[in-house]
Amino acid sequence: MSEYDIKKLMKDMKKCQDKKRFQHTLGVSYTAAALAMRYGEIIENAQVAGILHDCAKCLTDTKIVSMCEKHSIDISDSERQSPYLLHGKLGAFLAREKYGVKDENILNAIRYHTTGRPDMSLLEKIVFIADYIEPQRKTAVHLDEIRRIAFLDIDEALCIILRETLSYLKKSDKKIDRTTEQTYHFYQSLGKEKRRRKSN
Ligand code: DGI
Ligand code: FE
Ligand code: FE
Repeated sequence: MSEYDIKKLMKDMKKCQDKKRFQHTLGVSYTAAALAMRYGEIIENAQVAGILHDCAKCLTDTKIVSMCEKHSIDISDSERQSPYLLHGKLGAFLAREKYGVKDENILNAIRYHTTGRPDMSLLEKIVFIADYIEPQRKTAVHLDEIRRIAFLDIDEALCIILRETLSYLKKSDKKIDRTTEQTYHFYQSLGKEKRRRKSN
């Protein structure tokens, strides 16, 4: 018997998310499952993290902040300025309290899916990438190329996604969270190191 009732989780998300968000949720879950097959992650964990990653997204910014305060979830300065950044942290809390997920790796994949973090676990990387490349996403640039690379070199895909995200945030004059920046630098250095070793 499986530990998770995936169909039930999907039903729960269908109830609380609008049509477009729910289609995105399904897309992330299936894409995360495909990446799990490619890289040797537990498929079910990828599905569950994918289904629940935006479970706090249907709440308003005010509600997200008030719930974080109520449940003593730390709010950084940049999260105060852009409360939607908190939907990962609050999502992980709800995944545990409301949807019964105990696995820390799944909870972390939900917690860090927006900013990423340096030295992510395989599951965290998979959910971060699936969120960006799932089939319903249409607006980001270089998507075809990123989708191809995601199945060839997971760290290279991370690096490109983070670079594109930072460039988009700079262009639209949005406040950049330190974690997003640190994550980019981590995977940029990792890529340089890999290329250096290869050429030696
Ligand atoms: O919840 P989704 O829309 O599916 O995707 P997401 O959780 O990755 O959120 C995407 C948005 O988050 C996207 O518009 C970029 C933004 N984002 C990522 N890092 C940062 C950020 N926004 C700010 N202000 N600062 C960041 O560092
Ligand atoms: Fe999200
Ligand atoms: Fe998402």
